[in-house]
Amino acid sequence: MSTELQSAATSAVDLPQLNRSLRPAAKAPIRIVHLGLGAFHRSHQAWYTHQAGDAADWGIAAFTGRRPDAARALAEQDGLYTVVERADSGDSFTVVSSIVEALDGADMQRLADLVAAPATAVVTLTITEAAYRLGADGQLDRTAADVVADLALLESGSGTPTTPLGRLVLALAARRAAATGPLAVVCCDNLSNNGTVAHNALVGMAGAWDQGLAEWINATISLVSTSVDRITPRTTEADIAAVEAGCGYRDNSPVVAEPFSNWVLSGDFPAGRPRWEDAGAVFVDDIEPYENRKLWLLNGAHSLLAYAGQLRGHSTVAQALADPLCLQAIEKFWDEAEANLTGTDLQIPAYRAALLERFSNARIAHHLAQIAMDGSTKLRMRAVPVLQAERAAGRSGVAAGLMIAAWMDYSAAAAEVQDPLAAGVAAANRLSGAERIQALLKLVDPALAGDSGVVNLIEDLCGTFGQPAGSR
Ligand code: CS2
Repeated sequence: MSTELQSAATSAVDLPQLNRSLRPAAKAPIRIVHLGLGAFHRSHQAWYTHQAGDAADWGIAAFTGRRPDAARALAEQDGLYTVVERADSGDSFTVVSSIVEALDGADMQRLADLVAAPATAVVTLTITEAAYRLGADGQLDRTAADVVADLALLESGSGTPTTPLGRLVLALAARRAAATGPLAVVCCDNLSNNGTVAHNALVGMAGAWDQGLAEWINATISLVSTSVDRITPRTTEADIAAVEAGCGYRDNSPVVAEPFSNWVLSGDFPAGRPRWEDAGAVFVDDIEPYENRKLWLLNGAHSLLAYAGQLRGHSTVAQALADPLCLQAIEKFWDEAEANLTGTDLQIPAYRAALLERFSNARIAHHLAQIAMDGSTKLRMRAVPVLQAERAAGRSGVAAGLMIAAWMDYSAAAAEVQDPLAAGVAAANRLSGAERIQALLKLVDPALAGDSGVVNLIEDLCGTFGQPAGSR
């Protein structure tokens, strides 16, 4: 923390507000546009940009998704916010100044203007896995209700799309019209091959509206794949109080994250990029092994803990990890995943050991309910590839199957399931026995649903973690 900020410390009754008077340097020019302004963007990409040696040249204009609230709160602080790095041993605070404009995602005009601006070189995305509206075939699901609505709106030429994909397609059309040239779109959502997924989604959406735009995107926009990592729970009132006590100012939008962070990127930046490597980002040619390591070992274990842990009555990752039944399930899943992770230098034993330490950081209250959301999409990246690989190798895939079974039990027990396929999940849960398993599996991966061996395996595994009384 700078001495300037330290000297801002004053009595708890009359704290100064974090605002432009505390901005450490002049605002950087906007060269990055971000979609999905939330806690993770602020603890990760914005944090890397803030730490880059050339940060003074790279300002971010960040747009929210569904609600404008996060942009409003941040705009009141001139885009400034505190990153609280929460270690077992205590907190450390950094004021991040890379976000120079925080905007409502529905401000389509500003988005189009900024994406079309010649200075803009990079568009980053944290729009959630589910927002890519991937069908089980890996392509854009053109039948999804919000996709249909946005396509009709694009066709009509008036109104603001509601999906981030629809908004980005419209903004890219503005860049094409302005002839301001290529840029990089960097996907920072937890999907395997996320650059390709984003490419398919964008081209799919654009192509259903204007084939010429789809071809232009194909030829001009570089889709960069990344593996992103930093555990970032939702901010709470207690976090705001911790910043007041630690820094002596009021910050209504701090973000708490673990000290660990990781960013692996692969792809071209035709219009340049910040020197993120100064903050530890790594650029590689082949990202797949890193993606799989992170998606299977970290995110896979997270999903397993989210479903098994809640069925066992736990609320946070650290609590679930302390339950021997949950711990045993993730160790077994990791063994299966590890058998299918290829790639040199992945250092799996050290990675697993570090994960156990990160998950057990009890000062980070990472809620299982937050991780449990959007299960049908997440399991496709986290459980299905391991299950398929194990079965292809002639083994049962029982530990990956257990993650899917735990999701099924959780989906029947939970008061409300937040999922892009929530209606299908509810309908499937009205069935019973193998029919129910099959219907739920179909939402995750239709091929698996047609494999009676897998259906039987998962049916046998259901109930492993128990179910709250009266849940069915
Ligand atoms: C989590 C991730 O909510 C989830 O699905 O698994 O957000 C996880 O915390 C991050 O990927 C960690 O980098």
